[in-house]
Amino acid sequence: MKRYSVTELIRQGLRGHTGWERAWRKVEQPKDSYDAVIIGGGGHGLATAYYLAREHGMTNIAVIEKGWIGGGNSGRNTSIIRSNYLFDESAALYNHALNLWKGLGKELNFNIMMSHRGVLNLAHDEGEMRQLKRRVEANRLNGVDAEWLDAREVKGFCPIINISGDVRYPVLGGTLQRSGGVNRHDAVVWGYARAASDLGVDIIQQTEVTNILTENGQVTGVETSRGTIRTPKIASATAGHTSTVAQMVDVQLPIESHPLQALVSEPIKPIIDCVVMSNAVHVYCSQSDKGELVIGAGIDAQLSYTQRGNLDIIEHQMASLMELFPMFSRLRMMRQWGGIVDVCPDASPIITKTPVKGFYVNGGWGTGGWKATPGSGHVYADLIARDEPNAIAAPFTMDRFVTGALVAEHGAAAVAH
Ligand code: FAD
Ligand code: PYC
Repeated sequence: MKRYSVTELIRQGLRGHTGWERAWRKVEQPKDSYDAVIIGGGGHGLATAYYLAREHGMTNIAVIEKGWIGGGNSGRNTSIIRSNYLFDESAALYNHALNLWKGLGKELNFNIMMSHRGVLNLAHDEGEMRQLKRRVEANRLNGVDAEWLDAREVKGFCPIINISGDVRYPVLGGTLQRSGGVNRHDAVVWGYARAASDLGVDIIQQTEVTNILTENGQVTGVETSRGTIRTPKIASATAGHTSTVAQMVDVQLPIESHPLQALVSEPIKPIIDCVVMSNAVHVYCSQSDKGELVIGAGIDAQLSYTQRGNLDIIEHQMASLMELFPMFSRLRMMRQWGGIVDVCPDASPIITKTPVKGFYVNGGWGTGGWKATPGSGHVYADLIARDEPNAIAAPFTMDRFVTGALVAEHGAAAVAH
């Protein structure tokens, strides 16, 4: 990776940005074979490649992406990061990720704009209050910095929230994780891509994996839109397409794919310096560094592989936003988009080897996988290299759908689904 001096930076700017070195190597022609192939160039796939190379010395690997890296959910999410899940297993996984986020910008030498600005999860009825208070207690036992705030304390932390009782869903209180926050998704993807490429990983874009080849129950390669590549290890990190990729080797997963959408407002001066989420009313909000309000919604209940949003969801999302923040009523919305999220029955991810030797799956993160990106990549790399899940990943294998040891995190998913 080239490091630019200040003079070179100024020169580049004056030259019209024409002479920058590529951040990651362009692979003109994939090799005939690799020691491992990762399908999917989102944050999870790229992080996996980076940790495989850095921690396990596996550098002869390729990440194969059918579009452009970060063009899936990684580039479409609202980048909220927190670890306040209910169960010990999840707390271990998401805390692992949160700890890695803290040093990631420095490690990758890439400004990922990590902002630990605090995440509020609101409660609107007695049942939700009880459930969230219970979660705060569980979180604290697991070392998560969770706090319960009553409605007045919520208002103290985020003064623009409407806590009047004169709405359909009054704010009764909420949880706060101060170490939660947001970052810049593209920067994370590019940072991992550059670091992985520097370690020798081939990042192959505009190339779709169309089939997985096996012999005697062991993977032997992938067929792609640019030809066949031989490999003994294939790791899927394909989010909304997890189940379709697994079907290539007849592995059935209990995953459903749904659209999830978000939108941004016109840019305004800084007005909200934390993240506010409300599962019950299906809206959440933060402000980007550009000044736009980043506003999310609940999932579309229809199963679909269409990467787009729908108007009826926006209507509901805006009605909820108006109740929570009446002062946004004159704000104009600028653009909206959608991604495809892969939802598991227990709202927890699958990180697993499979009955097909050499075929691994990392998916089912549903509406909440961004926050896990570094932790997910780290434990997945370990699984692929050693062919055994480590202690953090072990509760998330696909065996749990047979044994019944589910990790039911619907309450902590924080985005209605
Ligand atoms: P992706 O980034 O989707 O990468 C998968 C890649 O696989 C894609 O680029 C795709 O093109 C590629 N692919 C698929 N099939 C093939 C194939 N056959 N061959 C080659 N390539 C293939 N999570 C949070 O924690 N916080 C949030 O605030 C948050 N907000 C969200 C908001 C929205 C609107 C959406 C849609 C999701 C949100 N999420 C959030 C969820 C989060 O984005 C995902 O869980 C996470 O980004 C998944 O990362 P990934 O790398 O696994 O998937
Ligand atoms: O899991 O915290 C989350 C989340 C926020 C927005 C989408 N998912």
